[in-house]
Amino acid sequence: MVPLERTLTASAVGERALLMTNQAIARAAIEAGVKIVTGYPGTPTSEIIETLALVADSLGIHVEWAVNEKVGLEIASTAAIAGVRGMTVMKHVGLNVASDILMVLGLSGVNGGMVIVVGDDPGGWVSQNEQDSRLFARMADLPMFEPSTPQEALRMTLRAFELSERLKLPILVRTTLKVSHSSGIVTLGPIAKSKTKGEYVKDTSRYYVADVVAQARHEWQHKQMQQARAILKSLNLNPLYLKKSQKLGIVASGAAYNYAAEAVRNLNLQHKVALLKVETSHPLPDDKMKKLLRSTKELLVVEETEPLMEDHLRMLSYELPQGHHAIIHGKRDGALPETNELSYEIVVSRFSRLTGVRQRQNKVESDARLAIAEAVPPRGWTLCAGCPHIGTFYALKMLARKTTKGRIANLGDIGCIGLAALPPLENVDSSFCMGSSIAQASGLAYAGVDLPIVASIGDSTFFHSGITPLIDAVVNNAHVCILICDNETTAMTGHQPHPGIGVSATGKSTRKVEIEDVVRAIGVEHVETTNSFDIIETYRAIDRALKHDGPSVVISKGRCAEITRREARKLGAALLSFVVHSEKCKGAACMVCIREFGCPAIIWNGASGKAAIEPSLCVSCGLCADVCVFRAIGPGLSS
Ligand SMILES: Cc1ncc(C[n+]2csc(CCOP(=O)(O)OP(=O)(O)O)c2C)c(N)n1
Repeated sequence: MVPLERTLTASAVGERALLMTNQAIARAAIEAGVKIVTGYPGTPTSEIIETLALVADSLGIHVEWAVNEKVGLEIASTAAIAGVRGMTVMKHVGLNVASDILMVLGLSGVNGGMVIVVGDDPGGWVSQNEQDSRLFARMADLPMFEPSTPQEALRMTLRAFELSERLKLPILVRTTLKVSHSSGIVTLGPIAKSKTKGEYVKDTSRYYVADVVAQARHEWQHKQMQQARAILKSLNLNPLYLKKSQKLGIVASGAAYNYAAEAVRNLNLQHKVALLKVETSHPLPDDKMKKLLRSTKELLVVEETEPLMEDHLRMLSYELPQGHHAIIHGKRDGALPETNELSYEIVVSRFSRLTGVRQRQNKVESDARLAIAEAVPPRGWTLCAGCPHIGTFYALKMLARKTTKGRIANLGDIGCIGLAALPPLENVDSSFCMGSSIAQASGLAYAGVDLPIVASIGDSTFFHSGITPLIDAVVNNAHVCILICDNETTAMTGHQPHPGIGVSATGKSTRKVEIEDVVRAIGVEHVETTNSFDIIETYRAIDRALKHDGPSVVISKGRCAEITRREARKLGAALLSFVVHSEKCKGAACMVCIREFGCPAIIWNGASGKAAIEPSLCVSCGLCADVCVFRAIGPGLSS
């Protein structure tokens, strides 16, 4: 197999490669001669930065994990203002964080090509919600492309760079979970040489965006968007497959287009159904949409997640003579579900219902699905075996039981700590959005809630958006304990480095920002760092912190178990396993290690009626030994 690094840097035009959409976007950025790429981790787009980091040094590209999405967009877009090509990458909720600068960039514009890649998560499988980024493109009034395949992702990202430079506007590329992670054959193009040295030209009539400048620039942006409409019309985008006889039509985009096209094939309706594949989510192809509205009797709109195209089509139909346009079906009339991710199965069954054509069953495919479902055991969400958060939240749980009301209000945050909300720890009360826990804890304190109040936040999240609410808590003397769970990585999204690690996106050693230094510099008077793998030490530290009158910080530090596993694998070293000494285990009479603590490496041995430890999962963190009051768990050989 050709190494990915070679595929990414290969300049042989026409060469074909198997790439994931995220890798195809990375290749497109390389072909476009990008100079600066930033991003913040988040499914489904993280692999774009990880891919570019592999070749950043050899190609002279600045690739970084920014501290958050807003900073990422500010860096890359200002590099583009200086004339070099920039790209930033984030997941959909990241665009909320970056939206402040996004809303202004359309007014200032850029000079070098600037592409913003945003990955949506219909269904919110790996996110706090399923919001639709196409609405941001509309609100910011910036062009947005939406590919359905890796090849299209490459083509459209390249186009986005070119169009951005032509219009002097940043361009968005939207993917969704299914598209981002699908792989396909991609034909590589030439690697362009673009500007490598930025120039800064002072121009307050453009870059001092406020008041009359903002008014004038808003007019300018509207003109640019008119031009965008004309340019996009002239490009071979938004293919419309329409024959005169076709009275039924489908409008679809992204992954939803793939489901719709497959459904048409399954129902054998290729000759009867017109198809409009929307590739520009903003501005939408009005002329083609109107043409389809005029020539068909019924239209089904298949899109994720909001009925954006559907509503637009409805609006366009008002511009057509009454009775001379198709009836529109979609989410509004219940033809398709209004929420959650679509799938081929949903689309084909709803389309079959709408047309009255029976679905053909593909036996080979359904048998294969069944076989996979049987082979893969169902798995729930859980913290990993040996996770330091298990120690931290077990300590907090024990402490909560000792408080007057037997409860601690623990406002949680985004990341692995959220998994401590699940049984058996059940010790994190909430999870909203990145960095929210600290200000939410302050909110409870100012509301006079008569409970000990904790905000639990991960290390990457603390840097992302935990610092400003901590300043607020200090200034307003909020009586809250901030528990920073420092597992030395951004674990949930795949172990990307953050400012507290001392390693860059490309693996180089960098200046490390110590969380404890930051916290002290902000003015927190009570600060303690504890070992997450020492339950008693962590318990006592949180107890002391909660007694402090004012904001306090406990940094519970313990390396992510997955890193320990990975390093052992790299070294070829076997990890020792803890064992249960069954003669000391009280079995069903106790079960604290299973019912209260819940490390997934601890299993129940039905035959012996005792707990046991699965050696392939254990990383010897030793937490369970502290939990067992009968001293039945320890390192060494099983008896
Ligand atoms: C605004 C925003 N950006 C990115 C994400 C994706 N995300 C989910 S969890 C997470 C990592 C949290 O890392 P950390 O705080 O270190 O906690 P850990 O998972 O390591 O315990 C990220 C980046 C998100 N949910 N919201």
